[in-house]
Amino acid sequence: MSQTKSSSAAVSNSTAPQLAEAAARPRSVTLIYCPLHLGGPHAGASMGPAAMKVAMLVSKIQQIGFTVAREVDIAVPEALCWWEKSTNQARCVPEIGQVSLDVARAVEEALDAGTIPITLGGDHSLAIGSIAGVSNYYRKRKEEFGVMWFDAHGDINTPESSHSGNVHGMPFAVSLGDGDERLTKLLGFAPKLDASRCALIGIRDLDSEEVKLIAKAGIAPFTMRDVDDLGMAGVVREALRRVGAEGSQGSAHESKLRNFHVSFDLDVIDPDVAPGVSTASRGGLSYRESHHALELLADTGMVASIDIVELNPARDLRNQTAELAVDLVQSVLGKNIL
Ligand SMILES: [Mn+2]
Repeated sequence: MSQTKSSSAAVSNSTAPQLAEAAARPRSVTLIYCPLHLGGPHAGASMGPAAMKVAMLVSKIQQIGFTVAREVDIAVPEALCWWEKSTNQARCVPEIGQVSLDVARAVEEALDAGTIPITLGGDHSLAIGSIAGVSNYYRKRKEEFGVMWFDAHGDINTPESSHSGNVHGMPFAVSLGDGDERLTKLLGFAPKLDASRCALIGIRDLDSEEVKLIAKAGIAPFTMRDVDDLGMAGVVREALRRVGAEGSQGSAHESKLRNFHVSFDLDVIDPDVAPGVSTASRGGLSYRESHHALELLADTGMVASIDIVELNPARDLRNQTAELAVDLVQSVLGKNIL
């Protein structure tokens, strides 16, 4: 069950003239707090939403001229899943499935209400739910949408390929229709994503099996080497082309996308900058590269739904990763320097 409450304050759009370009987009967000930690052994992920609240999430969103229409708290079962005793190839699937359903409904409801859903984690297994909700929304409208997935990892393991059984290493695969059926068939249909409409950006730490799975899936992968070679602007431009975004040059897709889901795993950022994550990996995005990527996506005016995941305050230093996460929310909503 999820509980909801209305947010009190609202800020006039006129306070944000720099956002005029994206005026066609909703000026209103729904914040979905999902303290999910069952996707891995890192219980600290459950404190992620609380740490972002401490970092002034709501007021920073209001500062850039957005209204927080609604805040939703997703309840995560704690007592049902005994991590250490769970020996399945995919651990805690029934519990994650229940949370995913609640997240999916909250996300779809937020889109139906004309707001941008921002799901705040919590580990990345919550994307099983958020993407299911987004997918169902566009499915009803017979529209396509794209995914921009930022991650140090592939998150494309299956119960067969995974060494750990951690579901937070599987949400991309699940969304593409590959994995435990209790998750892939959430809301009664699969797959949730068209692989040719998906980009995966910032990868540098893949299992050998995942390398094959990425090639087989047909998504557009961009490694840290690509970021080094092309720069972030080049990577984002190429990602938009590969998935067939409207306005991109030379796309193979006939129909062009106008809506994107951004699934942002904070571990895509270098741990020197963002230490407060469960599975840190060196050699990640710099502070500016992470902001730049999201600013460039905001410029397209096509960001319709967002996940910010894997914040683990138990690993953080003075809440700096939570503060960065909140600043990144501002960037993806279109905050500019001038
Ligand atoms: Mn991830």
